Amino acid sequence: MGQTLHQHLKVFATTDPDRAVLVEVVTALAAAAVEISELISGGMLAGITGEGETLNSDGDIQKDLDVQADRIIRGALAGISIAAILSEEANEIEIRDQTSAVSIAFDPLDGSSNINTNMSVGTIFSIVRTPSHARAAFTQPGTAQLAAGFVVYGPQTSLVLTLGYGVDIFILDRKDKIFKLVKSQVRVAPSTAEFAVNASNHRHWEAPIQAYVDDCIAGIEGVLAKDFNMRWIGSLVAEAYRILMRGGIFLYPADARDGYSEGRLRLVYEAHPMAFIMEQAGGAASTGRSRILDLAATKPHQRVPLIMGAIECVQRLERMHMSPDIKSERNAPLFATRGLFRI
Ligand code: FDP
Repeated sequence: MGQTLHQHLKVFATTDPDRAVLVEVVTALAAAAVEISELISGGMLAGITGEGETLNSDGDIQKDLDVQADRIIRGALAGISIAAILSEEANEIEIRDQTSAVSIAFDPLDGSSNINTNMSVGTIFSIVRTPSHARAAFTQPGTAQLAAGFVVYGPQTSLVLTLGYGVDIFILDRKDKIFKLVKSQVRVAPSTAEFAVNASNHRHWEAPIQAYVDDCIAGIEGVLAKDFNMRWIGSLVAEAYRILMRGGIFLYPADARDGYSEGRLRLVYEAHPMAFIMEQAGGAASTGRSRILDLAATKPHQRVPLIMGAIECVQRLERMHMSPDIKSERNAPLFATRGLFRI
């Protein structure tokens, strides 16, 4: 506790010189996060309106802060040898130094529709091993990640980081402008009584998602036999942080609305890093049909359904997706109140 991010990274790097570039990238991202955090805390006083008229690569409205956060991160990474860079805010992958062992994908400002409501937003990043062709860096499965993390700009600015050896959480000490370790080797509880989903989409979901959420809502009287609490912040980083701190399950499934057949979240710089973090913390992440870390994108801004958090709940949802007859699955003795897999 109290160890600085710099000290933490130094220990990591001394055991293997190949890790030096990873440390450089994480250090640069942390410096960018300090700058973004200061900008956000100024809000309208710093000229941040949360408005914008341009569309990003994926057709989302680009807010003023999205653009500024992207610029800050690119600036911080400028002097570092990186093979390929992918940002949510850019159409194309940028190829830099093809000899570099690492490439990075990032969402400079996730949850940006929350900016002018003074709610938590964040930066998400995924650092991957560069394959023989740098252009293919982001069409690898999520298992090619070397490190991943996210920053939450909330009441505290916190950095969640995995270097592939568990998950650690740092908080920005505003006085010194440095991140300090507050939680080491975070674990996600295997089971939970708290779920997060945008329930207004219920009628558009596939049957297994509807059934699972209905079971949560049925509480003590339903097949899950316990009362659930629901949270929906509408900011992926804030939901993920809550799950790391007190457990839970998050769902952003595919649905029948136009443009949502693969869900909403992006595979490379949202689902992959979150999945890496969840698994490193003992949780799980899945589409309901496949493990997120096994998936490889076919295009840079590909979307994917995401279910993540408590491992037993994610596995239950997977079984519900696999079962052709959800009704019998839900009523089967294994899942009933006194069943083996009651979770
Ligand atoms: P946003 O569009 O505000 O950037 O990344 C997409 C995201 O936020 C997530 O942070 C959040 O979980 C989700 O969208 C919220 O989507 P809904 O508005 O459909 O609930």
